[in-house]
Amino acid sequence: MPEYSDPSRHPSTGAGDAPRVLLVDPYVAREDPMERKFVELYPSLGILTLSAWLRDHGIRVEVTDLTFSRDAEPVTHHLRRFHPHLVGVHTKTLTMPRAIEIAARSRAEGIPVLAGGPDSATRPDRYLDEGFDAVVPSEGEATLVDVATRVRDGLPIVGCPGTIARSDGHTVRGPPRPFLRNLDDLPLPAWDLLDMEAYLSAWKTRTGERRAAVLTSRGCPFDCSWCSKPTFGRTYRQQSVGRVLSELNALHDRFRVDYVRFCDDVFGVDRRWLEELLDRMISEGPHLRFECLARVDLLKPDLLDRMKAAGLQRVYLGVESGSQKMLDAMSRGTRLAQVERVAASLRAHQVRQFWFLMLGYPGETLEDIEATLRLFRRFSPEEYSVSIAVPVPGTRFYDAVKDRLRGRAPASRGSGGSSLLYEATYPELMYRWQQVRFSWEARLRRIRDRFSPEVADRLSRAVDELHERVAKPLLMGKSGDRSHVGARVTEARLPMVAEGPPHEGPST
Ligand code: B12
Ligand code: SF4
Repeated sequence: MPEYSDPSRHPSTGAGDAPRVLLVDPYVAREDPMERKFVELYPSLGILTLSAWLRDHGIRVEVTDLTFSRDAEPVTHHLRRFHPHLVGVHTKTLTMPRAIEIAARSRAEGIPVLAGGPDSATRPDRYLDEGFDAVVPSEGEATLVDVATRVRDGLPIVGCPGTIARSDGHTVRGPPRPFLRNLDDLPLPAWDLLDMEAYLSAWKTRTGERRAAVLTSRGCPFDCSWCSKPTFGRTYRQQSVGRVLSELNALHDRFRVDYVRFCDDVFGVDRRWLEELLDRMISEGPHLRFECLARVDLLKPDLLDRMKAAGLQRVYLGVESGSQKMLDAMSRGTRLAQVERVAASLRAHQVRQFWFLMLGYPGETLEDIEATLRLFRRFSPEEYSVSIAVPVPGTRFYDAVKDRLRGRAPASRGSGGSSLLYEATYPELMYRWQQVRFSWEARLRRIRDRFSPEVADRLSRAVDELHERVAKPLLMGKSGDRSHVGARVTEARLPMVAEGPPHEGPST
């Protein structure tokens, strides 16, 4: 039993008092070079939901949200003021150094510290090596109540269901804890425990709207083989429409929110559910504008009228490639014809589109990349991200190429970025050059829309020529086209990973 779990170390309480938990979001916006350009600031839904659940289960909970702070100093102040029995830190790859610092600060105060969230779920041993007492690799609500009570009572964490901890230098996984059966049991997020107004007024200044994030489901039933889903795996649960509406109403009435981002991995998996939600948003309100991530096979054009009437403004689409061969190899389960249909309908309905695209899938040839560029030119989405495929530990793609990794650190922004992390078909510079071609193409779109389509087309052809005559021969290098290496892998139907700097979730 760790010495800090001795309740007598908290003189103001005895073992019978409510357990006290401090939850920390270690993300410091000003340290994030992408923040201004790409990252949209919302409070962590994980932290907000966990806090609400703890509170409903008789646990005193407070939150230190570092998003608008300079550094992690507020954590120490909070620890000294609140004297929690337990500290819980939300983890993402990007914030790992801060999370480790917070663990050190907690331990310095003699308080045990837990890690939860996607990064620690993917590499729990790393967090245990860095001084965390345990990792909660999956859904956290029930486990956190259990651990907090154990720590308050002076019982060990090791072996607790839903945790990974160390005992005598050995990693011990507690028995798995079942997922919550009914997501309607989740209370409304504990918005009052952090500074919602700071987020909302930042949005107001930036966009003129008070924006908030909402989640209507957990998990995803699809199986894109490159997708990392460490927390909820391939499970899927959905809240009732009534429960979703009560959250939207609360945001609208209590915080004057007028724009919502539905953060589900896939929004509207069940068509009947989606239709009911849209109908009730239209008839009952609250009348909010919204955006969501959607799959092209689910976003049927005939639904768009209703979505638009309910307030739809922007859709994130995991388009990934303009080559059907590559989509099949990625196990995306989507067809190019669906992409084309949805892109055209969104344009017709004046809904903004954000496309996620990826380069560097094993077996992808320059012809496949040209096909992606052609698709991009044809539909010219308002926003996009083109990333170089990165194998994320825990995915089938990673397992298949792990012998060809280039020994670089995983991208701190999650599953992808602009560095080539494994020996792919072409040298890294070829992919970077292709990214440049996409960004030029996006600029040309503005010229096309505002000035002259002819000038834009001419410039476009000039870049193509530069590619054919100069870049291609230069960048193929001595290694030449190694697509045969990838082709072998593609035959094995390898998974793939996409995520560029602004690609904040599985690309759906
Ligand atoms: C919505 C979302 C966003 C939103 C909101 C972010 C926010 N502030 O929460 C936006 C668009 C702003 C965003 C931004 C980014 N995101 Co994001 N995002 C998501 C998404 C789609 C859903 C997250 C969510 O709300 N889940 C629902 C809640 C309930 O689940 P949860 O947070 O996992 O929490 C549960 C458990 O993990 C656990 N738990 C979590 N924390 C803790 C702590 C303790 C102590 C315990 C015990 C348990 C526990 O219990 C919770 C409840 O059961 C996920 C994908 C996914 N499905 O997880 C990606 C994801 C989390 N994002 C990711 C990334 C990379 C980013 C960015 C870095 C991307 C970028 N643009 O640079 C930024 C970082 C910004 C930031 N503030 O940290 C990655 C993280 C990968 C990684 N290993 O780090 C994910 C997993 C997507 C992916 N597969 O790549 N994101
Ligand atoms: S990429 Fe999207 S649709 Fe595919 S498995 Fe991941 S979350 Fe599901």
